[in-house]
Amino acid sequence: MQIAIVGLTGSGKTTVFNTLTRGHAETGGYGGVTMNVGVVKVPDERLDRLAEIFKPKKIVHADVTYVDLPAPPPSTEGHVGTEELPAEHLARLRDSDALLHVVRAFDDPSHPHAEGSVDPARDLERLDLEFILADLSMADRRIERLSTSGRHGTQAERESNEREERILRRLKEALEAGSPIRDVELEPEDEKQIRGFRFLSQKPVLVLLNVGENDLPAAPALVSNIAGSYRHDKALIDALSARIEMELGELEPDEAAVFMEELGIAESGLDRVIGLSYRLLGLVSFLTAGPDEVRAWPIVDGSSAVDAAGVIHTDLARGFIRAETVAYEDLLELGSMAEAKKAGRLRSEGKTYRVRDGDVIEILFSK
Ligand SMILES: Nc1nc2c(ncn2[C@@H]2O[C@H](COP(=O)(O)OP(=O)(O)OP(=O)(O)O)[C@@H](O)[C@H]2O)c(=O)[nH]1
Ligand SMILES: [Mg+2]
Repeated sequence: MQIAIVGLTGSGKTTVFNTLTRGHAETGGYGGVTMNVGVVKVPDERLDRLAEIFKPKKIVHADVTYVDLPAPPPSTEGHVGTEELPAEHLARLRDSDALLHVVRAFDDPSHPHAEGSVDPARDLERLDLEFILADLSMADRRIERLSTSGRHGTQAERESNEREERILRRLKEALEAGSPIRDVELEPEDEKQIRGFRFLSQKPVLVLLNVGENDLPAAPALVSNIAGSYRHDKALIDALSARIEMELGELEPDEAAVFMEELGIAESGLDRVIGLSYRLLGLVSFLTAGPDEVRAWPIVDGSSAVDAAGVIHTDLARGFIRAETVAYEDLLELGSMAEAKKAGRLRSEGKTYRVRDGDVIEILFSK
C-alpha cells in the first residue's frame, strides 16, 4: 500500500513525511525537487497484547509506504504542470493507492506564502485543479485516439473501444465542470475498464491541514469549516501541526507524553493520520499469531477467508480447507487458543466467510 504526499510548494509535505517516517529529509527547500520514500509501520496495540500470549520470535506490523513528492509546476496555457514532473515522480504518483494532501494553514512571517496570504481553501482547490487538468489531458488524448483508430479492429474490439469512449466522455464532462473523478459514480465494470489510467483525481484523498503550533485549539473549527465546502466522495479532512509532530517524534516516549499533556493533545496526530489512511483505503487488519510471529495483515474490508489466505500465500488460497477463527477480544479474554476452543469461541469458517477487523486466523490447507 502506497500513499503519495502531495501539496503546493512549502505546505509542509517533507515535514509531514519526516514525522511519519521518523526521517530526516531536508525541509524548507522552497520548491524542493527531490522525492523521498519511506515505509511506516501501522501502529496496532493488539499485536503487543497477542505477543504477551504467544511469546513470538518477532512482531510484524502492517506497513504503508509514503512518498513525498515535489509540488507540480503550475499549469499554463498549453502546459499541464503535473505532466512535466520527472517521469519517475509521475509514475510514483500514479502508482499510489491514495493521496495525502498537505495544505498550508500555518502563518509564519519568516516564510511568507507565495500568494501573499494563508488561505487553505484556495490552496486545496489549486492543487485539486492541477490534478483535474492532468486527468483531463489524459482523457482527451485517449478519446482522440479512440475516435480515430478505435473505429477499426474486430467487432469485440470496436465494442470495447466504444464503451471506453463512452465512459471517458462522461469523465471528461465531470472534469471540465471542475469535479474530480472520485465524485463520478461508476459501475464496477466501468471502473475496471478505466483502472489502467490511474487517474489522479480518482484516488481517495486525506486532506491534512497543517496548522501553526499556536493554532491547535482552533483546528477542529478549521476542519469543519473546510469540510463544509469540500463535499467530495472518498475524501477525509484532518488537521495537525507538522512542526509539533516533528518535535514530538524526536523525544523519548515518556518525554513526549509530558509534552503532549502540556499541549493538551490526547493522541499523536501521526498515529491518527496513519489510522485514517488505512480507513481511507477501506482496509482492515486480520491477525495471525504463533510461536514464530505475531502479525497484522492489511486486507480490503469485505474480503473473504480465501482472500485472506491468498494475502499470506497463494498456496494457502489454492489448497484452502478452512479458517480457524477467533475474535481478538475473545482470545484476549480467554487467554489462549485452547481456552477459546473450549469456550466454543474458536470458529471453523469456510471460503466465503467475511473476514472482520481483528480476527485472529489460522488457515488450514492441503498442499
Ligand atoms: N511555523 C511552522 N512552520 C512550518 C510548519 N510546517 C512546516 N513549516 C516550515 O515550512 C517550510 C516548508 O516546509 P517543508 O516541509 O519543507 O514543505 P514542503 O511542502 O516539503 O516544501 P517543498 O518540498 O519545497 O515544496 C519549512 O521551513 C518548515 O520548517 C508548521 O507547522 N509551522
Ligand atoms: Mg519538500
